[in-house]
Amino acid sequence: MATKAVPPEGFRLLPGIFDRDRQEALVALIRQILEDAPLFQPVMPRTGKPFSVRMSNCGPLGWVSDIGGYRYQATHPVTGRPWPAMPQMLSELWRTVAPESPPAEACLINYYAPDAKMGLHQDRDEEAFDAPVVSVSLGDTATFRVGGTSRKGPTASMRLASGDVVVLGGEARLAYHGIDRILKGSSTLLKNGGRINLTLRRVTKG
Ligand code: MD3
Ligand code: FE
Repeated sequence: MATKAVPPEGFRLLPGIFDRDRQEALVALIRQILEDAPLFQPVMPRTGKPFSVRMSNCGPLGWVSDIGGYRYQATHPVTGRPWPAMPQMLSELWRTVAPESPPAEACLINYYAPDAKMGLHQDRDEEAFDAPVVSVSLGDTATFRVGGTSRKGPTASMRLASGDVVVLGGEARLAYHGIDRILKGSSTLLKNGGRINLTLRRVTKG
């Protein structure tokens, strides 16, 4: 019997899609967003255990996690303000890599200090999974793990470097994935080091 492919069908890595100038422009836009919508410390539902990754969002909806659960909401959990607008560079990226999908509604901004990681999980808080998830990596390289649509089973490990984009469509949309570690000092993009990952998503049924 044939084993399912890892990474699954629909996983598309576009290495170095953003050159250094565009990475710097994107970081400047993100810093501006974070002045209005500061990074917050999400905690796990039920246990209240803090994530090692800090987060913010831009776009009409943002992903949050607190003691009550995971959800999308229109306002920042600490300031109560609406999320800042999604930069045009990101909506353009979405139009280019997901031309069939309605506009992205959420851009989750994950900040990884050099010791941060993210456990293996699926992204399933959206109302529909027809649109892909689109990820942009900035700063230090991460070692990333992707498996299949069941928690057990083989995984593949790969690196995400600054300027890389990943498109997760098809079968890969519901693949288990996580960040094992950040390769400290591997990039000079962020003056204090670490890694920013942006994930663009359609949340509501388009
Ligand atoms: C989506 N972020 O925010 S992005 C997340 O680097 C998240 O911060 C990671 O997982 C990060 O939910 C990974 C790249 C990625 C890779 C595989 C996926 C996103 C994926 C597979 C399915 C859905
Ligand atoms: Fe994820």
